[in-house]
Amino acid sequence: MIIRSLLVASLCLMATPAFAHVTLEQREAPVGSFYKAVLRVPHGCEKSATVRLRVQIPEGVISVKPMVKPGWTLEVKRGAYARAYSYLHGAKFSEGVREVVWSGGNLPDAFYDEFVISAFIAGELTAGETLYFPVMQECEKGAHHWVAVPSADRPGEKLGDPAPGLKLLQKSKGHGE
Ligand SMILES: [Cu+2]
Repeated sequence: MIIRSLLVASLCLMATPAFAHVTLEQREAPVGSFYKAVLRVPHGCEKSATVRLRVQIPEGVISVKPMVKPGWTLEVKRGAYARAYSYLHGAKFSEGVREVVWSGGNLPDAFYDEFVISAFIAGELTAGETLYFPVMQECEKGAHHWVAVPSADRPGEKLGDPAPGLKLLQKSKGHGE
């Protein structure tokens, strides 16, 4: 089992690394701005088709609206935030969508698809930090949990199933205003 998953991981790495796992199309965004998270799903689980995708929304990503996808059921789970975040026109959000689930569809391993979430990156977040969107990819057989996050003391370490990451940039004039 371990040898087989190592083999799969190395095959993924030999393919176009930037495209091998579940990743975000745009990997940088300014704080205090709108952000369209395009999650790219380039393969299933050891050739098995993807039938469910569960995405956890990091703290500080607010006003979350996932894109509907024909043939898939879309659900959101709401929850409290650790603090209140500023939105447009003086609005403050202290709770919102914390998880998005697409299910009931079928994405064969041979095909590619994207799962999209529209959101706002709160201005209270810190530029330079990286946010992670843990993704649980469930297949007809098996699953991939893209949840691994590099530890603070080994930021560049190679991870088996890395969580899609978004680097936060300085707020730029005109964004989200
Ligand atoms: Cu992969």
